Amino acid sequence: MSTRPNLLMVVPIAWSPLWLPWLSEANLNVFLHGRDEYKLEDIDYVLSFRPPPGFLKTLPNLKAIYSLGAGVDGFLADPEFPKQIPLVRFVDPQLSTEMAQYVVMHVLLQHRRAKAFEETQKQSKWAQMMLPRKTADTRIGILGFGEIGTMAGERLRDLGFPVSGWSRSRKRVDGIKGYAGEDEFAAFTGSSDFLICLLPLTDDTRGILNAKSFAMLPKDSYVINVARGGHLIENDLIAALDSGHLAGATLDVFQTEPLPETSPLWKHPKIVVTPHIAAISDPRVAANFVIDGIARAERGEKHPNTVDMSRGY
Ligand code: NDP
Ligand code: OXD
Repeated sequence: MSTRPNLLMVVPIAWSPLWLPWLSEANLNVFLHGRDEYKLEDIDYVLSFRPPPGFLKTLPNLKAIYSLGAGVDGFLADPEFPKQIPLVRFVDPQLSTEMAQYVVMHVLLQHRRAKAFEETQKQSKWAQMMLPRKTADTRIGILGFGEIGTMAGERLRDLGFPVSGWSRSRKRVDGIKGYAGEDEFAAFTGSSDFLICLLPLTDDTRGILNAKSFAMLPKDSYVINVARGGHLIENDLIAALDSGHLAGATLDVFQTEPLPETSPLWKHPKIVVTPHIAAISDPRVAANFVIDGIARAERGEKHPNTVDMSRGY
């Protein structure tokens, strides 16, 4: 009988070739849900992102669950998720760096009027007077000032933008104004010319990007949602853009993914759509993260990235 821990991957089978080479180097028995045979009671650990609802509770001897992404809403959407089992989320500086790159790129594209200059080039027009707003007058507000929000905020601060972050607990980061809690939400949004959502999706944050919060933003603000589609009321965004209150939006995440071909978001002239690619977990790094996590669990240690079930992130 093997004493190696049994890890079950509950991911689309097409993803497995990216992961298996790295996981199979470890002292683990790795099973792929939907491909391999295994006994439910033999499974010690699970690696997944959006497991089928109701499935995890059928594993009676589970010791920990590892998320291959930073967000864990795909697990907690399962009403039967076994909350007594530690759920560990993926935190990786490289993932945060890539998220920050995405945010900086979309802020700069809008701030430096990239689309407008593309148009003037098409018309062979030397539009030198079409200047951007001053950087020092362009206020960036980051909703969710955690691992990724902080890194994005620091990068934008270093480019000279005034940056604020909104979180549950107040953050003190050099050169960045920290807002905290619902009471300070209106002051925070009221001073955000760019509103960037980097919140986890929880019962408290679902639908936070809505008509009411858009109305609090200064006129001509720009919204970037790079967190989860569930944060945004899509029809409210379209209405705020069509009324001329908001200048535009970049969306990487959607209520329904893949975004249906019939969605009006695809063709809206003020919306940039990308297919949930702001940052993709690197399988090699994430596999090592899981291998290390299992070693910690086997030693009886609590992982520092264990989700707090009472907060939902
Ligand atoms: P963290 O848990 O590190 O940060 C979350 C932040 O949100 C914290 O600052 C937290 O406050 C704040 N927050 C949570 N709930 C509330 C609330 N009710 N009111 C105010 N603030 C709140 O998460 P990460 O930065 O690692 O990731 C953020 C999200 O980014 C993920 O959950 C995921 O959805 C998304 N993501 C998207 C990717 C993509 O490709 N599009 C890739 C990776 C992540 P406090 O600090 O006080 O706890
Ligand atoms: C994540 C994601 O949460 O890729 O890591 O969305």
